[in-house]
Amino acid sequence: ELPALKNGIIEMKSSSIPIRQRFQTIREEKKTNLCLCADLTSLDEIIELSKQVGPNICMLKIHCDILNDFSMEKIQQLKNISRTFNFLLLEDRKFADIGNTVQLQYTKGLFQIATWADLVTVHVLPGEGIVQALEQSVQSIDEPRGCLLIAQMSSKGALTNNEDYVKGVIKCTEKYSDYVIGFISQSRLTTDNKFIHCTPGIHLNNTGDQLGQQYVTPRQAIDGRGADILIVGRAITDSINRIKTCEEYQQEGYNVYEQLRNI
Ligand code: 5IU
Repeated sequence: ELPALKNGIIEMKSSSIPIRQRFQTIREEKKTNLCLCADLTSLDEIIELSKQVGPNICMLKIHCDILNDFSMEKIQQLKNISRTFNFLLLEDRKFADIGNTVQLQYTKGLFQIATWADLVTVHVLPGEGIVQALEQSVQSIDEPRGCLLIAQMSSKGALTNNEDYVKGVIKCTEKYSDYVIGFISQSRLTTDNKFIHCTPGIHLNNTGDQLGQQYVTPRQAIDGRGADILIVGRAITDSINRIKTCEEYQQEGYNVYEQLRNI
């Protein structure tokens, strides 16, 4: 069967489009650079929320190991919703072990992350072997898979605030640029626009929490720090009206992006 033609471009099934390209088309088509971070402990609740805010987000970030009700059936349901509304699913696993162990953590156990997560987060602390190992694990999966390397953290006193460390992460990103699509960062790290910069620690009203989190506004993150994607958690999930707040962050993020693009 031939893929449908749309604006002269062959429209592929979203599940077969490379992840970098999906970010770009999602941003243009849905007008959003917002990643909702749903640090909720119920997958049922995340599923419901994702149906409500699906049109507003380009990515949903979860932590599968905080869920009280994880099951492969439910995560498959979330996956289907992500296909329907065209957003990516990021498991914020923050892999940080030796190659052999992360392969097991990525593919085995209760979560079998590699079977459902479009993207995962990775610390490069153990050396580049961690990225090689993860990439190798997904070679047999017939959907695009990728990762984001953690270059800088938003928390107070983060040991990643070290030039040599960040340089090492950038080098690794460039070397494994098929599987590594970009960074979790607090600043723009390379002029090569193919690498996507995702920035957590975003809030319009607060400057931090009681446990070391530090916030900047969407404008500061995009304009000041060169973020492509805003990762927003409690600013939305703790708000009285999650849907409305999600729309506000989507609009603010996309407006700032458009203003900068038009300069
Ligand atoms: N997160 C950070 N800062 C970082 C990294 C990850 O906040 O440097 I790497 C995660 C932690 C949490 C989310 O899941 O992003 C931010 O949530 P709040 O917006 O609720 O603070």
